[in-house]
Amino acid sequence: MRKGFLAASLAATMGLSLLVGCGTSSEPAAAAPAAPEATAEAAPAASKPANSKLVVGFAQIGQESGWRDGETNDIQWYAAQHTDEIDLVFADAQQKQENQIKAIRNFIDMGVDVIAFPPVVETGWEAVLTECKEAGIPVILVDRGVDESCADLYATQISSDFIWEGAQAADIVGDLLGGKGNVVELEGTVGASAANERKEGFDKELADKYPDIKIIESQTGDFTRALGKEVMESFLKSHDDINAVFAHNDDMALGAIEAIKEAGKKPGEDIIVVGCDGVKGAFEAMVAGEMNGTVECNPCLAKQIFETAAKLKAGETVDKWIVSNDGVFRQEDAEAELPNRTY
Ligand code: GZL
Repeated sequence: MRKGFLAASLAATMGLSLLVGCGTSSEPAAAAPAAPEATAEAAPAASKPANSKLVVGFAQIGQESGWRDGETNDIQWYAAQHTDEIDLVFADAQQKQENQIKAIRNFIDMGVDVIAFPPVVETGWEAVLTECKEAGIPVILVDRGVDESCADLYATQISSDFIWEGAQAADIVGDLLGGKGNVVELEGTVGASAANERKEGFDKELADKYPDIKIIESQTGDFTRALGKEVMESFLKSHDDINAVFAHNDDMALGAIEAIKEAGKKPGEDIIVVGCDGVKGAFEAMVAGEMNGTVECNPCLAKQIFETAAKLKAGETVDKWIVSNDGVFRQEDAEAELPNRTY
Protein backbone atom coordinates (compact mmCIF):
# COMPACT_ATOMS: atom_id res chain seq x y z
CA MET A 1 0.00 0.00 0.00
CA ARG A 2 2.77 2.43 0.90
CA LYS A 3 4.31 2.02 -2.52
CA GLY A 4 0.88 2.66 -3.97
CA PHE A 5 0.82 6.22 -2.68
CA LEU A 6 4.19 7.03 -4.13
CA ALA A 7 3.27 5.47 -7.44
CA ALA A 8 0.04 7.48 -7.47
CA SER A 9 1.88 10.69 -6.67
CA LEU A 10 4.54 10.05 -9.25
CA ALA A 11 1.91 9.19 -11.81
CA ALA A 12 0.16 12.43 -10.97
CA THR A 13 3.42 14.28 -11.41
CA MET A 14 4.30 12.43 -14.60
CA GLY A 15 0.84 13.11 -15.94
CA LEU A 16 1.64 16.77 -15.63
CA SER A 17 4.63 16.51 -17.91
CA LEU A 18 2.52 18.36 -20.50
CA LEU A 19 2.94 21.45 -18.35
CA VAL A 20 5.71 23.81 -19.29
CA GLY A 21 8.21 25.32 -16.94
CA CYS A 22 8.90 29.01 -16.40
CA GLY A 23 12.09 28.92 -18.37
CA THR A 24 10.94 27.19 -21.55
CA SER A 25 10.64 30.30 -23.66
CA SER A 26 10.21 28.05 -26.68
CA GLU A 27 6.73 27.17 -25.42
CA PRO A 28 4.46 29.78 -23.87
CA ALA A 29 3.75 28.77 -20.31
CA ALA A 30 0.28 27.29 -20.33
CA ALA A 31 -2.04 28.62 -17.69
CA ALA A 32 -1.20 26.14 -14.96
CA PRO A 33 -4.16 23.81 -14.43
CA ALA A 34 -5.17 23.14 -10.88
CA ALA A 35 -2.48 21.23 -9.05
CA PRO A 36 -3.33 17.52 -8.64
CA GLU A 37 -5.59 16.54 -5.80
CA ALA A 38 -2.91 14.06 -4.70
CA THR A 39 -2.73 15.72 -1.32
CA ALA A 40 -0.44 13.68 0.87
CA GLU A 41 -2.89 13.48 3.71
CA ALA A 42 -5.44 11.90 1.41
CA ALA A 43 -3.49 8.68 1.11
CA PRO A 44 -1.36 6.55 3.44
CA ALA A 45 2.36 7.14 3.28
CA ALA A 46 4.36 5.03 0.87
CA SER A 47 7.86 3.73 1.40
CA LYS A 48 10.76 5.38 -0.35
CA PRO A 49 11.56 3.60 -3.62
CA ALA A 50 14.73 1.53 -3.36
CA ASN A 51 16.64 3.51 -5.97
CA SER A 52 19.51 5.94 -6.22
CA LYS A 53 17.28 8.68 -7.61
CA LEU A 54 16.80 11.88 -5.63
CA VAL A 55 13.44 11.65 -3.87
CA VAL A 56 12.03 15.05 -2.94
CA GLY A 57 8.80 15.62 -1.02
CA PHE A 58 7.24 19.01 -1.87
CA ALA A 59 4.35 20.29 0.28
CA GLN A 60 2.87 23.15 -1.77
CA ILE A 61 0.68 25.77 -0.08
CA GLY A 62 -2.12 25.63 -2.64
CA GLN A 63 -3.34 27.62 -5.64
CA GLU A 64 -4.07 31.07 -4.22
CA SER A 65 -2.43 33.09 -6.98
CA GLY A 66 -1.13 33.02 -10.52
CA TRP A 67 2.35 33.24 -9.04
CA ARG A 68 1.76 30.08 -6.96
CA ASP A 69 0.50 28.22 -10.03
CA GLY A 70 3.62 29.35 -11.88
CA GLU A 71 5.81 27.88 -9.14
CA THR A 72 3.87 24.59 -9.12
CA ASN A 73 4.03 24.42 -12.91
CA ASP A 74 7.79 24.93 -12.92
CA ILE A 75 8.49 22.32 -10.22
CA GLN A 76 6.31 19.63 -11.81
CA TRP A 77 7.63 20.38 -15.28
CA TYR A 78 11.27 20.21 -14.15
CA ALA A 79 10.72 16.90 -12.31
CA ALA A 80 8.93 15.46 -15.34
CA GLN A 81 11.92 16.40 -17.52
CA HIS A 82 14.34 14.62 -15.14
CA THR A 83 12.55 11.37 -14.27
CA ASP A 84 15.80 9.44 -14.67
CA GLU A 85 17.28 11.20 -11.64
CA ILE A 86 14.38 12.74 -9.67
CA ASP A 87 11.28 11.34 -7.99
CA LEU A 88 8.97 14.19 -6.92
CA VAL A 89 6.27 13.50 -4.37
CA PHE A 90 3.93 16.50 -4.56
CA ALA A 91 1.25 17.45 -2.04
CA ASP A 92 -1.19 20.38 -2.29
CA ALA A 93 -2.11 21.65 1.20
CA GLN A 94 -5.02 23.74 -0.05
CA GLN A 95 -3.88 26.79 1.97
CA LYS A 96 -3.88 24.91 5.30
CA GLN A 97 -0.80 24.70 7.54
CA GLU A 98 -2.10 21.49 9.12
CA ASN A 99 -2.13 19.88 5.67
CA GLN A 100 1.44 20.97 5.03
CA ILE A 101 2.44 19.44 8.38
CA LYS A 102 0.59 16.19 7.57
CA ALA A 103 2.29 16.01 4.17
CA ILE A 104 5.72 16.59 5.75
CA ARG A 105 5.05 13.79 8.26
CA ASN A 106 4.08 11.52 5.35
CA PHE A 107 7.33 12.39 3.62
CA ILE A 108 9.24 11.46 6.79
CA ASP A 109 7.41 8.11 6.93
CA MET A 110 8.29 7.53 3.28
CA GLY A 111 11.94 8.26 4.01
CA VAL A 112 12.36 10.82 1.22
CA ASP A 113 15.83 12.26 0.74
CA VAL A 114 14.88 15.94 1.05
CA ILE A 115 11.74 17.86 2.02
CA ALA A 116 10.98 21.23 0.42
CA PHE A 117 8.02 23.51 1.15
CA PRO A 118 6.87 27.14 1.28
CA PRO A 119 5.74 27.71 4.91
CA VAL A 120 2.32 29.31 4.57
CA VAL A 121 2.98 31.29 7.77
CA GLU A 122 6.16 31.92 9.79
CA THR A 123 5.14 30.20 13.02
CA GLY A 124 4.02 26.72 14.14
CA TRP A 125 6.80 24.67 12.50
CA GLU A 126 9.11 23.80 15.41
CA ALA A 127 7.67 20.32 16.14
CA VAL A 128 7.53 19.02 12.57
CA LEU A 129 10.91 20.53 11.61
CA THR A 130 12.42 18.86 14.70
CA GLU A 131 10.96 15.55 13.49
CA CYS A 132 12.62 16.12 10.08
CA LYS A 133 15.94 16.80 11.80
CA GLU A 134 15.62 13.70 14.00
CA ALA A 135 14.83 11.65 10.89
CA GLY A 136 17.97 13.03 9.23
CA ILE A 137 15.99 14.57 6.36
CA PRO A 138 17.25 18.02 5.28
CA VAL A 139 14.62 20.72 4.70
CA ILE A 140 14.60 23.44 2.05
CA LEU A 141 12.29 26.41 2.70
CA VAL A 142 10.96 27.72 -0.60
CA ASP A 143 9.67 31.23 -1.33
CA ARG A 144 8.82 32.03 2.31
CA GLY A 145 10.56 31.82 5.68
CA VAL A 146 9.93 30.65 9.22
CA ASP A 147 10.41 32.19 12.65
CA GLU A 148 14.02 32.78 13.78
CA SER A 149 13.52 30.18 16.54
CA CYS A 150 13.60 27.47 13.84
CA ALA A 151 16.83 28.72 12.26
CA ASP A 152 18.70 25.50 13.12
CA LEU A 153 15.93 23.22 11.85
CA TYR A 154 16.27 23.76 8.11
CA ALA A 155 19.20 23.60 5.69
CA THR A 156 18.45 26.62 3.49
CA GLN A 157 15.82 29.08 2.33
CA ILE A 158 15.48 29.74 -1.41
CA SER A 159 13.48 32.95 -1.86
CA SER A 160 13.40 36.58 -2.87
CA ASP A 161 14.29 39.52 -0.61
CA PHE A 162 10.83 40.72 0.39
CA ILE A 163 12.05 43.75 2.34
CA TRP A 164 13.85 44.93 -0.79
CA GLU A 165 10.72 44.29 -2.84
CA GLY A 166 8.59 46.41 -0.50
CA ALA A 167 11.11 49.25 -0.63
CA GLN A 168 11.20 49.15 -4.44
CA ALA A 169 7.41 49.39 -4.53
CA ALA A 170 7.52 52.38 -2.18
CA ASP A 171 10.00 54.14 -4.47
CA ILE A 172 7.67 53.70 -7.45
CA VAL A 173 4.71 55.04 -5.44
CA GLY A 174 6.76 57.89 -3.97
CA ASP A 175 8.07 58.92 -7.37
CA LEU A 176 4.70 58.80 -9.15
CA LEU A 177 2.94 60.72 -6.35
CA GLY A 178 5.64 63.36 -6.33
CA GLY A 179 6.29 62.64 -2.68
CA LYS A 180 2.79 63.51 -1.40
CA GLY A 181 -0.54 61.72 -1.04
CA ASN A 182 -2.62 58.98 0.59
CA VAL A 183 -1.85 55.29 0.09
CA VAL A 184 -3.78 52.14 0.94
CA GLU A 185 -2.06 48.76 1.34
CA LEU A 186 -3.42 45.31 0.48
CA GLU A 187 -1.43 42.90 2.62
CA GLY A 188 -0.71 39.27 1.84
CA THR A 189 -1.66 36.25 3.96
CA VAL A 190 -1.65 37.10 7.67
CA GLY A 191 1.53 35.75 9.24
CA ALA A 192 3.31 34.96 5.96
CA SER A 193 6.92 36.16 5.80
CA ALA A 194 6.34 37.50 2.27
CA ALA A 195 3.57 39.75 3.64
CA ASN A 196 5.34 40.74 6.87
CA GLU A 197 8.56 41.67 5.10
CA ARG A 198 7.02 43.43 2.09
CA LYS A 199 5.06 45.54 4.56
CA GLU A 200 8.21 46.19 6.60
CA GLY A 201 10.14 47.27 3.50
CA PHE A 202 7.33 49.39 2.03
CA ASP A 203 6.34 51.17 5.22
CA LYS A 204 9.94 51.93 6.26
CA GLU A 205 10.93 53.28 2.83
CA LEU A 206 7.90 55.57 2.78
CA ALA A 207 8.59 56.80 6.31
CA ASP A 208 12.29 57.36 5.58
CA LYS A 209 12.04 58.98 2.12
CA TYR A 210 8.49 60.20 1.65
CA PRO A 211 7.23 61.69 4.96
CA ASP A 212 4.35 63.46 3.19
CA ILE A 213 2.87 60.18 1.92
CA LYS A 214 0.46 58.65 4.43
CA ILE A 215 -0.74 55.03 4.63
CA ILE A 216 -4.40 55.58 5.49
CA GLU A 217 -5.53 51.92 5.40
CA SER A 218 -3.76 48.53 5.45
CA GLN A 219 -5.59 45.19 5.47
CA THR A 220 -5.04 41.63 4.30
CA GLY A 221 -6.39 40.44 0.98
CA ASP A 222 -4.77 37.02 1.61
CA PHE A 223 -2.85 37.16 -1.69
CA THR A 224 -6.06 36.44 -3.65
CA ARG A 225 -7.62 38.51 -6.44
CA ALA A 226 -11.15 38.11 -5.05
CA LEU A 227 -10.35 39.31 -1.55
CA GLY A 228 -8.07 42.02 -2.88
CA LYS A 229 -11.03 43.40 -4.84
CA GLU A 230 -13.36 43.14 -1.84
CA VAL A 231 -10.98 44.97 0.49
CA MET A 232 -10.29 47.68 -2.09
CA GLU A 233 -14.05 48.17 -2.47
CA SER A 234 -14.27 48.79 1.26
CA PHE A 235 -11.34 51.22 1.15
CA LEU A 236 -13.01 53.14 -1.69
CA LYS A 237 -16.26 53.34 0.27
CA SER A 238 -14.44 54.79 3.28
CA HIS A 239 -12.09 57.21 1.47
CA ASP A 240 -12.48 59.48 -1.55
CA ASP A 241 -8.88 60.72 -1.32
CA ILE A 242 -6.91 57.57 -2.15
CA ASN A 243 -4.00 58.40 -4.45
CA ALA A 244 -2.27 54.99 -4.66
CA VAL A 245 -2.63 51.33 -3.71
CA PHE A 246 0.28 48.98 -2.95
CA ALA A 247 -0.74 45.32 -3.18
CA HIS A 248 1.63 42.70 -1.77
CA ASN A 249 1.01 40.63 -4.90
CA ASP A 250 -0.18 41.32 -8.44
CA ASP A 251 -3.29 39.17 -8.08
CA MET A 252 -4.62 41.51 -5.36
CA ALA A 253 -3.57 44.50 -7.49
CA LEU A 254 -5.66 43.13 -10.39
CA GLY A 255 -8.60 42.75 -8.02
CA ALA A 256 -8.09 46.34 -6.84
CA ILE A 257 -8.10 47.53 -10.46
CA GLU A 258 -11.54 45.96 -10.92
CA ALA A 259 -12.80 47.70 -7.77
CA ILE A 260 -11.38 51.07 -8.84
CA LYS A 261 -13.08 50.84 -12.25
CA GLU A 262 -16.39 49.81 -10.68
CA ALA A 263 -16.11 52.87 -8.43
CA GLY A 264 -15.94 55.04 -11.57
CA LYS A 265 -12.26 55.92 -11.22
CA LYS A 266 -9.32 55.30 -13.57
CA PRO A 267 -6.74 52.81 -12.19
CA GLY A 268 -3.22 53.84 -13.17
CA GLU A 269 -4.28 57.47 -13.42
CA ASP A 270 -6.67 58.58 -10.63
CA ILE A 271 -5.17 55.91 -8.38
CA ILE A 272 -1.61 54.61 -8.86
CA VAL A 273 -1.47 50.79 -8.70
CA VAL A 274 1.72 48.91 -7.75
CA GLY A 275 2.16 45.20 -6.98
CA CYS A 276 4.74 42.47 -6.47
CA ASP A 277 5.34 39.19 -8.35
CA GLY A 278 5.67 40.19 -12.03
CA VAL A 279 2.91 37.91 -13.33
CA LYS A 280 1.82 38.25 -16.94
CA GLY A 281 -1.49 39.83 -15.93
CA ALA A 282 0.35 42.73 -14.32
CA PHE A 283 2.21 43.46 -17.56
CA GLU A 284 -1.03 43.29 -19.52
CA ALA A 285 -2.59 45.77 -17.05
CA MET A 286 0.41 48.09 -17.41
CA VAL A 287 0.17 47.94 -21.21
CA ALA A 288 -3.51 48.90 -20.81
CA GLY A 289 -2.46 51.87 -18.64
CA GLU A 290 -4.29 50.47 -15.58
CA MET A 291 -1.26 49.56 -13.49
CA ASN A 292 1.96 51.48 -12.86
CA GLY A 293 4.56 49.02 -11.67
CA THR A 294 5.40 45.57 -10.36
CA VAL A 295 8.39 44.27 -8.43
CA GLU A 296 9.27 40.83 -9.75
CA CYS A 297 9.43 37.84 -7.40
CA ASN A 298 10.78 34.89 -9.32
CA PRO A 299 8.68 31.71 -8.86
CA CYS A 300 10.90 29.72 -11.23
CA LEU A 301 12.91 28.05 -8.47
CA ALA A 302 12.71 24.39 -9.53
CA LYS A 303 16.26 24.11 -10.89
CA GLN A 304 17.69 25.67 -7.73
CA ILE A 305 15.49 23.51 -5.50
CA PHE A 306 16.47 20.19 -7.08
CA GLU A 307 20.14 21.07 -7.51
CA THR A 308 20.31 22.16 -3.88
CA ALA A 309 18.46 19.01 -2.81
CA ALA A 310 21.03 16.89 -4.64
CA LYS A 311 23.86 18.69 -2.82
CA LEU A 312 22.14 18.13 0.54
CA LYS A 313 21.60 14.44 -0.25
CA ALA A 314 25.33 14.21 -1.00
CA GLY A 315 26.07 15.71 2.42
CA GLU A 316 27.27 19.07 1.11
CA THR A 317 26.54 22.29 2.99
CA VAL A 318 24.82 25.16 1.20
CA ASP A 319 24.23 28.85 1.94
CA LYS A 320 21.56 29.43 4.58
CA TRP A 321 19.71 31.84 2.25
CA ILE A 322 19.81 31.48 -1.55
CA VAL A 323 18.39 34.80 -2.74
CA SER A 324 16.63 35.28 -6.08
CA ASN A 325 17.59 38.24 -8.26
CA ASP A 326 14.44 40.10 -9.20
CA GLY A 327 13.63 42.96 -11.57
CA VAL A 328 11.56 46.13 -11.14
CA PHE A 329 9.19 47.01 -13.96
CA ARG A 330 7.21 50.18 -14.65
CA GLN A 331 4.47 50.96 -17.15
CA GLU A 332 6.97 52.20 -19.74
CA ASP A 333 8.81 48.83 -19.61
CA ALA A 334 5.68 46.67 -19.97
CA GLU A 335 5.13 46.42 -23.72
CA ALA A 336 8.70 45.31 -24.46
CA GLU A 337 8.83 42.93 -21.48
CA LEU A 338 5.40 41.25 -21.86
CA PRO A 339 6.54 38.68 -24.49
CA ASN A 340 9.27 37.53 -22.10
CA ARG A 341 6.96 36.74 -19.23
CA THR A 342 6.64 33.01 -18.57
CA TYR A 343 4.21 32.84 -15.59
C1 GZL B 1 6.36 35.05 -2.57
C2 GZL B 1 5.18 34.12 -2.37
C3 GZL B 1 3.87 34.84 -2.43
C4 GZL B 1 3.57 35.55 -3.76
C5 GZL B 1 2.09 35.41 -3.84
O1 GZL B 1 7.58 34.34 -2.48
O2 GZL B 1 5.28 33.45 -1.14
O3 GZL B 1 2.82 33.88 -2.26
O4 GZL B 1 4.00 36.89 -3.80
C6 GZL B 1 1.89 34.00 -3.36
O5 GZL B 1 1.53 35.65 -5.12
O6 GZL B 1 0.58 33.77 -2.97
